Amino acid sequence: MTPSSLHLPFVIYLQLSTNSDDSSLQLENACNGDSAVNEDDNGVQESHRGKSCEDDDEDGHLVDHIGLLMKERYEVVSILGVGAFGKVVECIDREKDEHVAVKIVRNIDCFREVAKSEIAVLEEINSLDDENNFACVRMLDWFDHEGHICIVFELLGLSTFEFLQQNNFLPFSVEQIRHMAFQIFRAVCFLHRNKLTHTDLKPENILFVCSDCNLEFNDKMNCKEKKLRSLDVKVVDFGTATFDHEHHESLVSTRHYRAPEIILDLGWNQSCDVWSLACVLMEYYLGQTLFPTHDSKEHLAMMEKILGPIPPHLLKQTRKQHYVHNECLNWDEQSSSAEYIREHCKPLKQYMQRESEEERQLFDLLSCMLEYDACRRITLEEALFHPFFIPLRRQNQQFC
Ligand code: KHC
Repeated sequence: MTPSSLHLPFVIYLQLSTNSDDSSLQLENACNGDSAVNEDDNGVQESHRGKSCEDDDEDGHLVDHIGLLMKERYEVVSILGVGAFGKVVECIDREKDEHVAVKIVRNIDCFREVAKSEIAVLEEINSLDDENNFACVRMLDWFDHEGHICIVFELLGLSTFEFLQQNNFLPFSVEQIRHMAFQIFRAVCFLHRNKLTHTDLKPENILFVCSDCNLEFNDKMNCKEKKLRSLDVKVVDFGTATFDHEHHESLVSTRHYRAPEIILDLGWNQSCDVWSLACVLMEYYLGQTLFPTHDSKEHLAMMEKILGPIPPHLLKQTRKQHYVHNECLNWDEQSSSAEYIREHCKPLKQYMQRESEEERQLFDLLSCMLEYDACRRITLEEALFHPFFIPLRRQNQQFC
């Protein structure tokens, strides 16, 4: 990833380059009870720290213990991922003699609350999809280990972000995108039908079921390319998934995948997931993010460059009137940021690399998903019937 522009503070560039998990800042804000305030402050609040125990380091993380046995059953064998939430480790389930993934949540009140909410959502998903037809990760168990909530999952492979990263950000092919998108759309459509919104869909939260690869030489790029043996994926991280009847935090989603109605504070529903998924598919297609920015106004200006002007009725309704001037985006065409956007963004269709029918269909679908007005945006139920998916619908008729 590259810094969005030269005027970005150095600290933010560092966060970008390590691909820090931005969504954690909403979790922190949620704990502060002030979700829209100070959105770039990613610091942990001391006051939210739970009682520290001997095996914790200062930030409430469980110190690594390869060989540690939890619940007299799960033995830690390796670390799979670390984030603001805590860590995910691979364990051997001594009872079933199976490998599993265990999310060990930080021993801090606010992260414990998020974990409890995730368990409630996962329990609902497990019971609604008892035949495991939809590609949402399965929770196998959960327990408390010395104040850390631990969630046991079926073991999955690399995230689609890690895969891109390990594959020199070589984009996925349209055929690969079709397969992955179909499974992701079916899974998220299942959530939507059941009155849930995921709110944090991004390549980091889409995991390959198995990321075993063959190495092949890519003649065009003159480099080795990892070829996945299976494109099966699952959606993870339900910590900020929200039921229709629950309080909707005003600031949700990780920056690059955040829908315009969230930035403009107009209220949101399931359709914000549709926007995020369009950004995810574009990232698969390009190998890099569609909206390389960490600033809300710059983000809106990028949307205008790629998708045309934001409809005036949305700008009229927004509470964020500092983004608006004369019913238009309050934007200085002479600024360094404007120049950066001219260099890095272009109208959507110009991102098409080929003029094939399948590519035209993909971009037609993407333009329906990137509709500014959430009420007019395509739903996933409709998207699954878009011509882009015709080759797959024949094989999967029994599930539609
Ligand atoms: Cl392997 C694995 C599973 Cl099976 C389920 C969730 C996970 N990993 C390696 C997993 C998660 C990770 C996490 C969740 N939920 C996130 N981080 C992981 O490293 C949490 C932060 N967003 C990315 C997924």
